[in-house]
Formats: sequence, C-alpha cells, structure tokens
Amino acid sequence: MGLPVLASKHGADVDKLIIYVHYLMAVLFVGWILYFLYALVRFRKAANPKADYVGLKGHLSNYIEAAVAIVEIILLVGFAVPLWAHAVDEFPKMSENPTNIRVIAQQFGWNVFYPGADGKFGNRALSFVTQENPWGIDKNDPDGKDDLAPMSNIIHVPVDKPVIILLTSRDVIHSFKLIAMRVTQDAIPGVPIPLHFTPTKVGVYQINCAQLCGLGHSSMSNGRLYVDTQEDYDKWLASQPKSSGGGAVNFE
Ligand SMILES: [Cu+2]
Repeated sequence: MGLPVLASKHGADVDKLIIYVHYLMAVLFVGWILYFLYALVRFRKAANPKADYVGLKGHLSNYIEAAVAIVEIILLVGFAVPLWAHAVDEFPKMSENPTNIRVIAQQFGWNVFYPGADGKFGNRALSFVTQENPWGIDKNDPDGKDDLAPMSNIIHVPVDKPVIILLTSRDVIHSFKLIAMRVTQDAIPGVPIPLHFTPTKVGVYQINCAQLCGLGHSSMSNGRLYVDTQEDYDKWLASQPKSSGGGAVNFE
C-alpha cells in the first residue's frame, strides 16, 4: 500500500492495523457510492411523483449498519487494544539491556542526552539552571561525570536492542515522530514521557516534529536517527565528548 520503510519490531503490527482499517474504509466507500447511485435511480422523481411519507419498510440497512459496527468492534478490541498494550504499554525489561536516552525538544530541534558507560544519568534540577548550565545538570553528581554532552538533532542507537527514550519539551508542545520506527509521541513541557521501540534495520532515518510548533517547525525534520551495528555504536559512543554541564544548543 506504499507504506514508508519499516525498521522496528512492533511496526509490522502497526502497518497491519492501518491496512485493515483501510480495507474497511474501501468497502464503506464503495458501498456508500453504490447506495447513493441506487437511491438516485430508485427514488427519482419520474418513478415517485408523490412523496411517500412512510418510507422504506425493510430492515436491510439496519443489518448492514450492525455489520459495520461489528467489524469496527473487532478492529478495536481484537487489534487496536492488544497492539497498544504490547507496543506502547509493555516496556522492555532491564534484562534486555535497553539503550536509555533523553530527548528534550525545543524550538526548533532535538537535544539528545546519553547516560554514558555507566548507563546512569546524573541529577538535573531547576535550581542548577544558569546561563552556562541551561539543562540544570548537577556537576557534583558522580553518575553525571560520563554523561554525554547534549547533541543536537542526532540520535545513535544499536540495532536489535530495545531503546527507551524519555521525552519532554523545553518550550512548546512538539511531537517526536520516527516514521520508520512507527513511533509518534507528543513532547510536553514539564512532563517527561517515556516511549520505546526496537530498531531492526541498520540505516539513517528522519526524525520529524508532528505538531506545528512555530515558524521553524519544518527544520525539526533535520533530526536524524542512526541505527548502527553494536560495534559501530560502541565506537561512536567512545568517541563522543563527555558532558561539561552541557552548553546551550543553538538551533537558529
Ligand atoms: Cu516541533
């Protein structure tokens, strides 16, 4: 059906649901058009010179309506709800060693934070925020010593390993959209929201903002998700500068 490249584990189920919904819509579209044409002919003025105030007595249209409702219930209960339960609500376990990342959206770009080799993020607090420390990083927290400086617009993840992203926004509502991963999540200021996916194909994919967030909205699609082999990912991670408190990222 011309769906975009798919590169995540749960994405096939998302596509399946989209295709099933389109099948139903195609049937409804054709059905309604045929009914419309039938009604034009059947109730034309020449054949019905006098209005009939009783109208149709058959129940066929009721049965068809009920059948459509049943198909919709099957799509919702049989496909959509289970898909949400496993693709959205069911987070990877710690034993799967997920890649943890924080993303803070802003007008107009993505600030990406990595916990470094220890896998733990250092403390951040509003009280630490200054001109030089825009992210409020606690410089005395040992967990933060190996955190990576925030990177703009670039996310690297290893292939075939779950990724958990804690998403929020610095200013307005944005929406973090990875089409190839079949992931979309609003980024809301003051609310950290976790999301997850497992990339299955090495490659470079676009990050889009799916909420009209201001004049430079379109430039948020400069974001790139690099899905690397584990080897390439480790090499990239080791080559990155460690956090110095995190300089401001200039997206202008
Ligand atoms: Cu945006």
